Amino acid sequence: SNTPIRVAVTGAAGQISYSLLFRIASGAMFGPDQPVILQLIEVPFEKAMKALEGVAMELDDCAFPLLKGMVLTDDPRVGFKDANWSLLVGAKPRGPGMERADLLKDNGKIFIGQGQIIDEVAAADARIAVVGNPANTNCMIAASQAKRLTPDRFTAMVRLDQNRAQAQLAKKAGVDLTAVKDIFIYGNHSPTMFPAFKHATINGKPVKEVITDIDWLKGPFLETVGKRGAAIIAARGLSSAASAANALVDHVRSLVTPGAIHSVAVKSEGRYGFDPDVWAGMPVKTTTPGSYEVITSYELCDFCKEKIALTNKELVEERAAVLDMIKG
Ligand code: NAX
Repeated sequence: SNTPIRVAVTGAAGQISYSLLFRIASGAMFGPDQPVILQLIEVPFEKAMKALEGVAMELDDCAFPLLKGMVLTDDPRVGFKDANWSLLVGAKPRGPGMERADLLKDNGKIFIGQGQIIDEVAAADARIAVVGNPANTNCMIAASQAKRLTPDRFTAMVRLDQNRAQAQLAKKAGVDLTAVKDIFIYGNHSPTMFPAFKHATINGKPVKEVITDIDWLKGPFLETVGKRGAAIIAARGLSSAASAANALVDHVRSLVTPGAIHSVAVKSEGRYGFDPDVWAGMPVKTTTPGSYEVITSYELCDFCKEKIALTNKELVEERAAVLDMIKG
Protein backbone atom coordinates (compact mmCIF):
# COMPACT_ATOMS: atom_id res chain seq x y z
CA SER A 1 0.00 0.00 0.00
CA ASN A 2 1.09 3.61 -0.29
CA THR A 3 0.60 4.37 3.38
CA PRO A 4 4.09 4.52 4.87
CA ILE A 5 5.06 1.93 7.48
CA ARG A 6 6.28 3.61 10.65
CA VAL A 7 9.50 1.97 11.83
CA ALA A 8 10.82 2.92 15.26
CA VAL A 9 14.49 2.11 15.85
CA THR A 10 16.28 2.45 19.19
CA GLY A 11 20.04 2.82 19.34
CA ALA A 12 19.65 4.73 16.09
CA ALA A 13 23.07 6.41 16.34
CA GLY A 14 24.86 3.13 17.10
CA GLN A 15 26.92 0.96 14.80
CA ILE A 16 24.25 -1.57 13.83
CA SER A 17 21.84 1.22 12.97
CA TYR A 18 24.48 2.86 10.79
CA SER A 19 24.13 -0.15 8.48
CA LEU A 20 20.47 -0.84 9.19
CA LEU A 21 18.71 2.45 8.55
CA PHE A 22 19.96 2.80 4.98
CA ARG A 23 18.74 -0.70 4.12
CA ILE A 24 15.29 0.02 5.57
CA ALA A 25 15.07 3.32 3.70
CA SER A 26 16.17 1.69 0.44
CA GLY A 27 13.33 -0.84 0.57
CA ALA A 28 15.30 -3.94 1.57
CA MET A 29 13.14 -4.61 4.64
CA PHE A 30 9.60 -3.95 3.45
CA GLY A 31 10.00 -4.21 -0.29
CA PRO A 32 10.67 -1.85 -3.19
CA ASP A 33 7.14 -0.38 -3.28
CA GLN A 34 6.58 0.23 0.42
CA PRO A 35 7.22 3.77 1.74
CA VAL A 36 8.60 4.08 5.27
CA ILE A 37 8.88 6.69 8.00
CA LEU A 38 11.85 6.25 10.35
CA GLN A 39 11.30 7.12 14.00
CA LEU A 40 14.80 7.27 15.42
CA ILE A 41 15.28 6.96 19.16
CA GLU A 42 18.45 7.65 21.12
CA VAL A 43 19.44 8.36 24.70
CA PRO A 44 19.02 11.91 26.03
CA PHE A 45 22.67 12.90 25.76
CA GLU A 46 23.98 15.63 23.49
CA LYS A 47 26.63 13.40 21.97
CA ALA A 48 24.12 10.73 20.97
CA MET A 49 21.56 13.18 19.61
CA LYS A 50 24.24 15.07 17.68
CA ALA A 51 25.46 11.81 16.13
CA LEU A 52 21.86 10.94 15.29
CA GLU A 53 21.48 14.27 13.47
CA GLY A 54 24.51 13.33 11.40
CA VAL A 55 22.96 9.98 10.46
CA ALA A 56 19.73 11.74 9.48
CA MET A 57 21.73 14.16 7.31
CA GLU A 58 23.24 11.19 5.49
CA LEU A 59 19.82 9.61 5.07
CA ASP A 60 18.66 12.89 3.49
CA ASP A 61 21.70 12.81 1.24
CA CYS A 62 20.74 9.38 -0.10
CA ALA A 63 17.53 10.84 -1.55
CA PHE A 64 15.74 7.54 -0.99
CA PRO A 65 12.39 7.72 -2.80
CA LEU A 66 10.72 5.45 -0.22
CA LEU A 67 11.76 7.49 2.83
CA LYS A 68 8.76 9.69 3.55
CA GLY A 69 9.84 11.17 6.85
CA MET A 70 12.07 10.98 9.89
CA VAL A 71 11.51 11.65 13.56
CA LEU A 72 14.59 12.19 15.74
CA THR A 73 13.91 11.93 19.44
CA ASP A 74 15.21 11.04 22.88
CA ASP A 75 11.64 10.53 24.09
CA PRO A 76 10.42 6.95 23.58
CA ARG A 77 6.81 8.13 23.85
CA VAL A 78 7.36 10.20 20.72
CA GLY A 79 9.54 7.60 19.02
CA PHE A 80 7.19 4.63 19.42
CA LYS A 81 4.01 6.64 18.63
CA ASP A 82 1.92 4.72 16.09
CA ALA A 83 4.92 2.53 15.18
CA ASN A 84 4.03 -0.52 13.10
CA TRP A 85 7.43 -2.05 13.73
CA SER A 86 9.66 -1.30 16.72
CA LEU A 87 13.23 -2.48 16.28
CA LEU A 88 14.89 -2.50 19.68
CA VAL A 89 18.57 -2.32 18.82
CA GLY A 90 19.82 -0.04 21.62
CA ALA A 91 20.99 -1.62 24.85
CA LYS A 92 23.55 -1.07 27.55
CA PRO A 93 26.81 -2.79 26.66
CA ARG A 94 28.63 -4.94 29.16
CA GLY A 95 31.35 -2.76 30.69
CA PRO A 96 34.71 -3.96 32.02
CA GLY A 97 34.33 -6.02 35.17
CA MET A 98 30.53 -5.92 34.95
CA GLU A 99 28.71 -9.00 36.19
CA ARG A 100 26.23 -10.71 33.86
CA ALA A 101 23.50 -10.28 36.48
CA ASP A 102 24.08 -6.51 36.52
CA LEU A 103 23.93 -6.42 32.73
CA LEU A 104 20.62 -8.27 32.85
CA LYS A 105 19.20 -5.87 35.43
CA ASP A 106 20.42 -2.67 33.75
CA ASN A 107 18.97 -3.78 30.45
CA GLY A 108 15.89 -5.04 32.24
CA LYS A 109 15.06 -1.48 33.28
CA ILE A 110 15.35 -0.23 29.69
CA PHE A 111 13.14 -2.98 28.28
CA ILE A 112 10.52 -2.67 31.02
CA GLY A 113 10.12 1.01 30.15
CA GLN A 114 10.11 0.43 26.41
CA GLY A 115 7.66 -2.49 26.71
CA GLN A 116 5.20 -0.33 28.64
CA ILE A 117 5.44 2.62 26.28
CA ILE A 118 5.17 0.54 23.11
CA ASP A 119 2.09 -1.14 24.58
CA GLU A 120 0.57 2.28 25.22
CA VAL A 121 1.41 4.22 22.07
CA ALA A 122 2.39 1.92 19.17
CA ALA A 123 0.04 1.06 16.30
CA ALA A 124 -2.75 -1.52 16.62
CA ASP A 125 -0.77 -3.91 14.42
CA ALA A 126 2.50 -3.29 16.32
CA ARG A 127 5.30 -5.81 15.94
CA ILE A 128 8.48 -5.71 18.00
CA ALA A 129 11.90 -7.19 17.17
CA VAL A 130 14.65 -7.19 19.79
CA VAL A 131 18.35 -7.15 18.90
CA GLY A 132 19.94 -5.51 21.96
CA ASN A 133 21.57 -8.09 24.19
CA PRO A 134 20.71 -10.22 26.06
CA ALA A 135 18.14 -10.23 23.27
CA ASN A 136 15.92 -13.17 24.27
CA THR A 137 15.54 -12.05 27.86
CA ASN A 138 15.14 -8.37 26.92
CA CYS A 139 12.32 -9.46 24.62
CA MET A 140 10.70 -11.53 27.36
CA ILE A 141 10.90 -8.49 29.68
CA ALA A 142 9.35 -6.08 27.16
CA ALA A 143 6.53 -8.53 26.41
CA SER A 144 5.86 -9.03 30.12
CA GLN A 145 4.87 -5.36 30.39
CA ALA A 146 2.27 -5.44 27.66
CA LYS A 147 -1.43 -5.45 28.47
CA ARG A 148 -2.71 -4.76 24.96
CA LEU A 149 -0.16 -6.48 22.72
CA THR A 150 -0.02 -10.28 22.89
CA PRO A 151 3.33 -12.09 23.43
CA ASP A 152 3.50 -13.31 19.83
CA ARG A 153 4.04 -9.69 18.72
CA PHE A 154 7.43 -9.72 20.47
CA THR A 155 10.28 -11.57 18.75
CA ALA A 156 14.04 -11.59 19.30
CA MET A 157 16.66 -12.04 16.62
CA VAL A 158 18.59 -15.28 16.14
CA ARG A 159 18.81 -14.81 12.38
CA LEU A 160 22.46 -13.76 12.50
CA ASP A 161 23.25 -17.16 14.02
CA GLN A 162 21.21 -18.89 11.33
CA ASN A 163 23.00 -17.00 8.57
CA ARG A 164 26.37 -17.76 10.14
CA ALA A 165 25.52 -21.47 10.35
CA GLN A 166 24.32 -21.57 6.75
CA ALA A 167 27.52 -19.92 5.53
CA GLN A 168 29.75 -22.33 7.49
CA LEU A 169 27.92 -25.41 6.17
CA ALA A 170 28.15 -24.17 2.58
CA LYS A 171 31.87 -23.50 2.96
CA LYS A 172 32.58 -26.90 4.43
CA ALA A 173 30.56 -28.72 1.76
CA GLY A 174 32.05 -26.57 -1.01
CA VAL A 175 28.61 -25.73 -2.36
CA ASP A 176 26.80 -22.52 -3.18
CA LEU A 177 25.22 -20.92 -0.14
CA THR A 178 21.73 -21.36 -1.59
CA ALA A 179 22.17 -25.16 -1.63
CA VAL A 180 21.98 -25.17 2.20
CA LYS A 181 18.45 -25.18 3.56
CA ASP A 182 16.54 -25.73 6.79
CA ILE A 183 19.29 -24.85 9.23
CA PHE A 184 17.50 -23.51 12.31
CA ILE A 185 18.71 -22.02 15.58
CA TYR A 186 17.31 -23.23 18.88
CA GLY A 187 17.55 -21.33 22.15
CA ASN A 188 19.41 -18.26 23.31
CA HIS A 189 21.30 -15.76 21.16
CA SER A 190 24.51 -16.60 23.00
CA PRO A 191 27.27 -19.17 22.62
CA THR A 192 24.85 -21.80 23.99
CA MET A 193 22.47 -21.55 21.02
CA PHE A 194 22.12 -24.73 19.01
CA PRO A 195 22.14 -24.82 15.19
CA ALA A 196 20.31 -28.13 14.58
CA PHE A 197 22.46 -29.40 11.71
CA LYS A 198 20.71 -32.77 11.54
CA HIS A 199 17.60 -31.17 10.07
CA ALA A 200 19.52 -29.17 7.47
CA THR A 201 19.78 -30.23 3.87
CA ILE A 202 22.42 -29.60 1.22
CA ASN A 203 21.17 -29.85 -2.35
CA GLY A 204 18.13 -31.61 -0.92
CA LYS A 205 20.11 -34.31 0.91
CA PRO A 206 20.50 -34.60 4.68
CA VAL A 207 23.62 -32.73 5.82
CA LYS A 208 25.20 -35.90 7.19
CA GLU A 209 25.19 -37.49 3.73
CA VAL A 210 27.15 -34.54 2.33
CA ILE A 211 29.33 -33.62 5.31
CA THR A 212 30.22 -37.07 6.60
CA ASP A 213 32.63 -35.72 9.21
CA ILE A 214 30.21 -35.87 12.15
CA ASP A 215 32.97 -34.81 14.55
CA TRP A 216 33.34 -31.57 12.59
CA LEU A 217 29.60 -30.95 12.84
CA LYS A 218 29.47 -31.64 16.57
CA GLY A 219 32.73 -29.82 17.31
CA PRO A 220 34.27 -27.06 15.18
CA PHE A 221 30.99 -26.23 13.41
CA LEU A 222 29.05 -25.61 16.61
CA GLU A 223 32.03 -23.80 18.12
CA THR A 224 32.59 -21.53 15.13
CA VAL A 225 28.95 -20.48 14.98
CA GLY A 226 28.65 -20.13 18.76
CA LYS A 227 31.78 -18.03 19.12
CA ARG A 228 31.52 -16.05 15.88
CA GLY A 229 30.61 -12.83 17.68
CA ALA A 230 33.78 -13.02 19.77
CA ALA A 231 35.86 -13.85 16.68
CA ILE A 232 34.56 -10.72 14.92
CA ILE A 233 35.43 -8.59 17.95
CA ALA A 234 38.92 -10.09 18.07
CA ALA A 235 39.48 -9.37 14.38
CA ARG A 236 37.74 -6.03 13.94
CA GLY A 237 38.04 -4.52 17.39
CA LEU A 238 34.31 -3.89 17.19
CA SER A 239 31.30 -6.18 17.41
CA SER A 240 29.37 -7.44 14.37
CA ALA A 241 27.42 -4.58 12.90
CA ALA A 242 26.78 -4.87 9.16
CA SER A 243 26.02 -8.58 9.45
CA ALA A 244 23.73 -7.93 12.43
CA ALA A 245 21.89 -5.22 10.51
CA ASN A 246 21.59 -7.55 7.53
CA ALA A 247 20.21 -10.28 9.78
CA LEU A 248 17.57 -7.90 11.12
CA VAL A 249 16.58 -7.01 7.57
CA ASP A 250 16.21 -10.76 6.94
CA HIS A 251 14.34 -11.32 10.24
CA VAL A 252 11.69 -8.70 9.46
CA ARG A 253 11.56 -9.40 5.72
CA SER A 254 10.87 -13.08 6.43
CA LEU A 255 8.26 -12.16 9.05
CA VAL A 256 6.34 -10.08 6.51
CA THR A 257 6.64 -12.69 3.74
CA PRO A 258 3.93 -15.38 3.98
CA GLY A 259 5.39 -18.87 3.58
CA ALA A 260 8.91 -17.92 4.72
CA ILE A 261 10.47 -20.50 7.06
CA HIS A 262 13.17 -19.14 9.36
CA SER A 263 14.57 -19.04 12.89
CA VAL A 264 12.99 -16.60 15.32
CA ALA A 265 13.13 -16.37 19.11
CA VAL A 266 9.51 -16.51 20.29
CA LYS A 267 7.69 -17.33 23.51
CA SER A 268 8.37 -21.02 23.82
CA GLU A 269 5.05 -22.21 25.28
CA GLY A 270 6.93 -25.38 26.17
CA ARG A 271 7.80 -26.39 22.63
CA TYR A 272 10.95 -28.43 21.95
CA GLY A 273 11.52 -28.88 25.67
CA PHE A 274 11.98 -25.19 26.49
CA ASP A 275 10.57 -23.64 29.63
CA PRO A 276 7.17 -22.22 28.57
CA ASP A 277 7.95 -18.66 29.70
CA VAL A 278 11.30 -18.08 28.00
CA TRP A 279 11.84 -16.68 24.51
CA ALA A 280 13.76 -19.31 22.56
CA GLY A 281 14.93 -19.56 18.98
CA MET A 282 13.03 -22.12 16.91
CA PRO A 283 11.77 -22.59 13.35
CA VAL A 284 8.67 -20.63 12.40
CA LYS A 285 6.61 -20.28 9.25
CA THR A 286 5.18 -16.88 8.41
CA THR A 287 1.41 -17.09 7.87
CA THR A 288 0.17 -13.56 7.14
CA PRO A 289 2.43 -10.48 7.21
CA GLY A 290 3.71 -10.08 10.78
CA SER A 291 2.24 -13.37 12.01
CA TYR A 292 3.70 -16.85 12.16
CA GLU A 293 3.23 -20.35 13.44
CA VAL A 294 5.94 -22.36 15.13
CA ILE A 295 6.97 -25.46 13.21
CA THR A 296 6.74 -28.26 15.73
CA SER A 297 7.28 -31.28 13.50
CA TYR A 298 11.06 -31.63 13.87
CA GLU A 299 12.09 -34.64 15.95
CA LEU A 300 14.97 -34.11 18.32
CA CYS A 301 17.72 -36.71 18.76
CA ASP A 302 19.41 -37.22 22.13
CA PHE A 303 22.32 -34.98 21.14
CA CYS A 304 19.89 -32.20 20.15
CA LYS A 305 17.95 -32.60 23.40
CA GLU A 306 21.17 -32.31 25.40
CA LYS A 307 22.16 -29.12 23.58
CA ILE A 308 18.69 -27.64 23.96
CA ALA A 309 18.68 -28.44 27.66
CA LEU A 310 21.88 -26.38 28.06
CA THR A 311 20.63 -23.32 26.24
CA ASN A 312 17.25 -23.62 28.01
CA LYS A 313 19.05 -23.68 31.36
CA GLU A 314 20.76 -20.39 30.52
CA LEU A 315 17.44 -18.81 29.48
CA VAL A 316 15.77 -19.99 32.68
CA GLU A 317 18.64 -18.53 34.73
CA GLU A 318 18.43 -15.20 32.90
CA ARG A 319 14.69 -15.09 33.54
CA ALA A 320 15.23 -15.90 37.22
CA ALA A 321 17.73 -13.03 37.51
CA VAL A 322 15.11 -10.46 36.40
CA LEU A 323 11.93 -12.07 37.69
CA ASP A 324 11.58 -9.77 40.69
CA MET A 325 11.78 -6.76 38.35
CA ILE A 326 9.10 -7.88 35.92
CA LYS A 327 6.70 -9.09 38.58
CA GLY A 328 7.21 -6.03 40.80
P1 NAX B 1 26.37 0.55 19.86
O1 NAX B 1 26.91 0.72 21.23
O2 NAX B 1 27.20 1.00 18.69
O3 NAX B 1 24.99 1.34 19.74
C1 NAX B 1 23.99 1.21 20.69
C2 NAX B 1 23.25 2.53 20.73
O4 NAX B 1 22.11 2.36 21.54
C3 NAX B 1 24.05 3.68 21.30
O5 NAX B 1 24.06 4.76 20.37
C4 NAX B 1 23.29 4.04 22.57
O6 NAX B 1 23.31 5.43 22.85
C5 NAX B 1 21.89 3.55 22.24
N1 NAX B 1 21.04 3.25 23.38
C6 NAX B 1 21.38 2.67 24.56
N2 NAX B 1 20.33 2.60 25.38
C7 NAX B 1 19.29 3.12 24.71
C8 NAX B 1 17.92 3.35 25.04
N3 NAX B 1 17.45 3.02 26.25
N4 NAX B 1 17.14 3.91 24.11
C9 NAX B 1 17.61 4.28 22.90
N5 NAX B 1 18.90 4.10 22.55
C10 NAX B 1 19.72 3.53 23.44
O7 NAX B 1 25.94 -0.96 19.73
P2 NAX B 1 25.65 -1.84 18.42
O8 NAX B 1 26.91 -2.42 17.93
O9 NAX B 1 24.81 -1.06 17.49
O10 NAX B 1 24.82 -3.04 19.07
C11 NAX B 1 23.53 -2.85 19.62
C12 NAX B 1 23.08 -4.08 20.41
O11 NAX B 1 22.97 -5.20 19.55
C13 NAX B 1 24.05 -4.51 21.52
O12 NAX B 1 23.29 -4.82 22.68
C14 NAX B 1 24.66 -5.77 20.96
O13 NAX B 1 25.10 -6.64 21.99
C15 NAX B 1 23.52 -6.34 20.19
N6 NAX B 1 23.82 -7.37 19.19
C16 NAX B 1 22.91 -8.36 19.00
C17 NAX B 1 23.04 -9.32 18.03
C18 NAX B 1 22.01 -10.39 17.84
O14 NAX B 1 22.22 -11.26 16.99
N7 NAX B 1 20.87 -10.41 18.55
C19 NAX B 1 24.25 -9.37 17.17
C20 NAX B 1 24.98 -8.08 17.12
C21 NAX B 1 25.04 -7.29 18.39
O15 NAX B 1 26.09 -7.78 19.17
